[in-house]
Amino acid sequence: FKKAFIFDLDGVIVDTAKYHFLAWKNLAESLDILFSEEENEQLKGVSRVKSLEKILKWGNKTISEEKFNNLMTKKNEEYLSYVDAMSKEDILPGVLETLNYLKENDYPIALGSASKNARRILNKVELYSYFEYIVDGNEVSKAKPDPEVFLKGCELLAVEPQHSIVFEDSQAGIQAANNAHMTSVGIGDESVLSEADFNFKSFSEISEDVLKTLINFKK
Ligand code: G16
Ligand code: MG
Repeated sequence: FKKAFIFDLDGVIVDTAKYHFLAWKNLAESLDILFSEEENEQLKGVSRVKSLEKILKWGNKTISEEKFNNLMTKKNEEYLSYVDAMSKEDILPGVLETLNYLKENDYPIALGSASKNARRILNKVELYSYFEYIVDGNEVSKAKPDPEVFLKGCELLAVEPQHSIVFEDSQAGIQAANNAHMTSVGIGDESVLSEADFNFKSFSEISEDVLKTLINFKK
């Protein structure tokens, strides 16, 4: 059998986390709720609905369903205005090299993201065709750390979870991969991602030798 790879999107392939941050910060401030990088960290990998629920909880606010939906729409519009200005220049360093290596060596690749905008972003940065399957926020009902998004990816790729490798930048995502007994690879801040089987600051650290190590790793 061949090992399979599942990539998270935001924070792994592209740095859209900074756009989520800007849009959530503006929204929180409009409600007089304090919002810093620290709060933002806790929204990584978390769905849009769950993110707004968390922000309201931090600010001790309750709002009507109508206001909730309006705020979500507004947040997404602002976020998409940043996304629509993206191009392939926004692919994070080292990502393309890894994707090309995996493609050339026929490793199955899927995307596993909480975002409902995943397809739009992949199109913008011209990476859509690299992924055999895309599992995103439109297809899953249980948020990371529930492994649903990654298990769906495995099912589509017809690979056992134990034989697949997940790249993630969020704590919830690493936990999701671990919960499914997949090999978890943290990309980013090691202090946040310490539960991962492997940690790298960015894909620039992931050489062909590193990929071979990941492929040969048995959990
Ligand atoms: C991403 C981000 C989260 C964001 C979520 C929903 O997940 O990390 O911060 O809240 O998607 O995004 P959207 O509002 O676009 O549906 P991932 O799993 O790609 O890191
Ligand atoms: Mg992410």
